Amino acid sequence: MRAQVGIIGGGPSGLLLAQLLDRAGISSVVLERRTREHVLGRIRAGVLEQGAVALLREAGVAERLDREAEVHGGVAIAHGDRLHRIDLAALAGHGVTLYGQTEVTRDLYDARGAMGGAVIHEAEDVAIHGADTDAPWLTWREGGEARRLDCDFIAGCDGFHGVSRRSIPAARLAEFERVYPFGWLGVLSRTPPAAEELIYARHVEGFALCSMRSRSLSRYYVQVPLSDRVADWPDERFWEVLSRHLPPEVAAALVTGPSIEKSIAPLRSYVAEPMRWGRLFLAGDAAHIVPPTGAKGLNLAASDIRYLSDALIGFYRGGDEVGLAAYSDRALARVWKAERFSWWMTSLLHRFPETGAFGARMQEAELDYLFASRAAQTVLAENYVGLPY
Ligand code: RFL
Ligand code: PHB
Repeated sequence: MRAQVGIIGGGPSGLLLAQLLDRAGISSVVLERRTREHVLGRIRAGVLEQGAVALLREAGVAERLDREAEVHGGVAIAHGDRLHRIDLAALAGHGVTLYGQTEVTRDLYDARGAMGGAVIHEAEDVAIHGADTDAPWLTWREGGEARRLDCDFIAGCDGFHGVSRRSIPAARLAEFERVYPFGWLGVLSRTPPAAEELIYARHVEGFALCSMRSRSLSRYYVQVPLSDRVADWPDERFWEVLSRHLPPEVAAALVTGPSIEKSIAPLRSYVAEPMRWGRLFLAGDAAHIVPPTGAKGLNLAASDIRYLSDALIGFYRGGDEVGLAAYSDRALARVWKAERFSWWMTSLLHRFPETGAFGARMQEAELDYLFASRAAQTVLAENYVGLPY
């Protein structure tokens, strides 16, 4: 089999790249390890920056998003009993779009199907060969059969645990990492959201987040120790802890109900540099992870794909390798700023048992400052809605 670009991973990064390339007349094949149902069953991101929405429109996959998604002009930060709204639209010029990653992925799969694009599911043991040559190829097993794809370039879009980054010789990769001593327990419930907009809450006992997927579907998170398991958190316990972490007026408006999904995710900051080895290009979670507090993971995947698709299209249109040569530096410049913001939001709002009373006072002083300073709120707003591409 032959295609111009071999794409490993059928998450949002890989599918969006395939879609943009296809519209520019560039052939690709997507190799995904899991089933389509598994990929669509993962409940993850919910907040899209304007740049990500613009890219989805350009890719021709935003029709349902434009019909169904809500734009939020603000976001609230809660501290103990106080609730402070950050006016994103006034401070940063526009808000954010609430549209689940599951929906983005579904729209991308539908578009790939409509264009006859090849997405191979349950591709096992994907391996990269000759990435440091001009003629790389991929091998995998499909239903027990050995398969091979010859291509010009490989896009490693296979997430943090994928094979792409691990295929780069250790001596060619610098890794930067911070692992946080807690995780997020997330619950999806068929209940109306507790508030009109998102609420990020700092409470002495730990962080909580009120988010949503629609007017009848809510998504909530609470900070949990890494040792906790989902089985430790029956619904009653979750609702009780969540309401304790919220200001009284929000807790009073909270509508509880049975959870329809419940999972624990550890928090991590991670960057691999550079995002290229020969003809292998890393994009999205394959190259970097942010803690979800800033809502940046999916948005960084989108900006990587913006740079990578532009670079590949430039190459195929006129043999121009400038974009390919600049890809890693351009992507990383944006990645590091989102890493900084996500680390800052995480540091501000979570309980860090090991930083003690001094650390807690620092957080309180910073929140006091944020609530009182338009300049500080502008910094938050500018980063939250997304820095320009
Ligand atoms: P993905 O989505 O992990 O997709 C990678 C795909 O590659 C496949 N794969 C392989 N395929 C073939 N061979 C292999 N060896 C393979 N290994 C893996 C996997 O099955 C998968 O389908 O990476 P991608 O496409 O780069 O997309 C990144 C985003 O998924 C991620 O950054 C976000 O979900 C992060 N995130 C959030 N981002 C936001 O922008 N806003 C948010 O509000 C937000 N909230 C979140 C989040 C992530 C969370 N978790 C669970 C990590 C909330 C949570 C709780
Ligand atoms: C979500 O809705 O899942 C969500 C929203 C904002 C975040 C993280 C997750 O920062």
